[in-house]
Amino acid sequence: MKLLILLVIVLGIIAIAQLAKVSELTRSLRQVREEDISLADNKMNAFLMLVWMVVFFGSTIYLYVVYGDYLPDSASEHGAAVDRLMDINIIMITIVFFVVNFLLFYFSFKYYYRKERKARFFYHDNRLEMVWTLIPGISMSFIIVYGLITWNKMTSPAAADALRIEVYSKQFDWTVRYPGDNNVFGTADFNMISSDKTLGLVTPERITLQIDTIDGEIAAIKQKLSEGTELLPESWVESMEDKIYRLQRHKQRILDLKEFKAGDNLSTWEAGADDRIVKGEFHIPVNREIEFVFRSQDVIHSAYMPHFRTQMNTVPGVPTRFKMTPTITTKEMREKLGDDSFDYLMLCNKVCGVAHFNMQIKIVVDDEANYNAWLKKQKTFVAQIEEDEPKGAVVPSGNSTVIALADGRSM
Ligand SMILES: [Cu+2]
Repeated sequence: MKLLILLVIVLGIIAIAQLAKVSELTRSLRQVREEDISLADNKMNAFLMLVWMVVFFGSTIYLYVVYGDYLPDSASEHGAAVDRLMDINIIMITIVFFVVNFLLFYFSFKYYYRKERKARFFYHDNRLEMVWTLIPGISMSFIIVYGLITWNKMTSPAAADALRIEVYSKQFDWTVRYPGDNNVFGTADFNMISSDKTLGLVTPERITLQIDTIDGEIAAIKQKLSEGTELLPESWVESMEDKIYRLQRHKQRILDLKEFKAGDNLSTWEAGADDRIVKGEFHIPVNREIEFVFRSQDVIHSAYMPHFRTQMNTVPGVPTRFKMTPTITTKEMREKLGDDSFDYLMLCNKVCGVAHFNMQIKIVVDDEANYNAWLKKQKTFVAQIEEDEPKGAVVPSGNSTVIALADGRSM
């Protein structure tokens, strides 16, 4: 079958080439130059302009009908506002598209070249200038202002009793942290990131371990330097001294963390002890305002939740955030769609590496009671590390990615 199609295409191309040759020959027989264009040629081109306009408009309308409704049902409070904004934009773009293209093709048809006809020339028209400056200007301002109002609704400060959730991205998964009963996140810091514990949460044991490791490195370099540096290049000695300086600075930053208060006069460690960290899926309560705070370990990812009409870049070193209120539970949405396997998802929407396509996490929207029951079942951070972090297991990775603290303090 494929061979047959290929054969038809090849034969078609040959036929067109032969036809072109025939027309070329007849022209030369009739002693007509190639660049001489007859009235019939112009009329034909004008007519083809109209034909193409119809095909062009027809295929555009077809695409609108087939693919126009591309977003899933909205399931958040601001979802309706985002959809309205999108609709208004699409309507305006569609009107402009049809008007401009109609004029383009219709005028090409109407004013095809005729010898006796002269074009009217005028060099300036104030009214015309006004029309094509003011109409796009006002339309654009409307889109921008309306868009900003909607955007501000999603990014303005969350209510005091809003649920705060931290979403942490790295190649190639999502980790979600709940602040625990005190509603204060434990401090996370890039100095505390290790190959197995990527969130960089601060604990007394990790502080001691990191400081011991740094002290060890400094001692080793000093030992090397004391063995005599006369035969070594000066640049090497300088680079070692520089390394000592950087290690000492790193150590001081870790020591500062000990003193840092995370809020309510809690130490960084006390605040984080009851944090809950989950992977694979996370739950949120329906009809409650949720403030999402995003951090990233390695590159820019983008947290995209299509049903909630939200998307936010997660940027190493710069915490980002927005708020939203889910309005339909997973169970209700399954009933609505008649699909028992339906799940809300958070997807990565920034091409971030080889496994980007599979960087996703399931979201379950529960009613308040089910949400609380689920949260209670999740282990607190302190319980988790007692279980799976044998003493001395933390390996400093030397990761130099700068990550801001969840509370806005950046290091
Ligand atoms: Cu990603």
